[in-house]
Amino acid sequence: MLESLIHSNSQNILTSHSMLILQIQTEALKAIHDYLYEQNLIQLMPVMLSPITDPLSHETSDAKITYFGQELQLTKSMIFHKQLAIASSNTKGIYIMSPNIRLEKYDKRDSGRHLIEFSQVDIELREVNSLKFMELIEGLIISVINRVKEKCKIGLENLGVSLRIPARPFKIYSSEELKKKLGENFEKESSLREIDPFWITDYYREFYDKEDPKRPGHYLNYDLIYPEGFNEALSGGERDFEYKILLRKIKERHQNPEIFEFYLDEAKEGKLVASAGGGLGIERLVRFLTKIQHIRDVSPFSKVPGEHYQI
Ligand code: ASN
Repeated sequence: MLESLIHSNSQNILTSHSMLILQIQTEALKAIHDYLYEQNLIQLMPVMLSPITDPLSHETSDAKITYFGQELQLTKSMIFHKQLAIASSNTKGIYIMSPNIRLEKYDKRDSGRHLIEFSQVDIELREVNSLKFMELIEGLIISVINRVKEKCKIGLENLGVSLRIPARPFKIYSSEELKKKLGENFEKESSLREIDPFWITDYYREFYDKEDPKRPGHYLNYDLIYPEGFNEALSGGERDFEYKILLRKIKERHQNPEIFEFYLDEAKEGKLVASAGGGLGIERLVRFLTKIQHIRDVSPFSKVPGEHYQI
């Protein structure tokens, strides 16, 4: 059993065991920055407060503050900021090491992969399709694994972990075919069966993920899934950016278009552009690299849904 990272003696918050994990995380983060820099992506600093944030496709409680009479939300994801930033320049792509707050419901407590406070590397590429984005992410994952294997030999050995370099291209399944074959729990089941990371495409979810114009009711989005039961690594998609389509999809999801007024005004004026992107969870990546069962054991000060926190 892994010991908890937090000890009552505050001088011992970082144990030698947790230092091994944090060294792996440090190499992984360096590999991510190096890779995205080599790909000519531009790094933005995180936005943590905004009148709007990701509505998400599952229910969470909002985390809000009031400042000078204005209600601001803590960021669930920077999806709208990414779309606006990518549209207003001719950069190839952007990324953010983005801290997110998602006040998850109690049912996520035992998932082993949810925290209410986490970070994702949130990426958006201008005027590309899903395949181009997937290519970038496959290169990113392989470059992280290579780096960790090379630089963290002793750490991996101590944790009893051996890492495979995945074969490219990663496999792609549609959610429809997996559901038929494996039932409602298809993500978990398929994750348990595979030995390398793979993609699942075509989910009904947030209004900003692009609906396939050739196949209405199907979506040009994707999740990257880790093998061995480690489950979701990244979620993302191509984006809808035309005002009428966005408005229709907001209404279909029973959301209030007034909330998204600034963003929709930009769309109305034709200022948004086609893009594709996604967010890769950092703690989940480290969990996969270290093969730690519960995400609470990946970082000190981790906050699992539905618990009370001491610090
Ligand atoms: N970052 C994701 C995306 O780009 C959104 C999310 O985190 N839900 O699609």
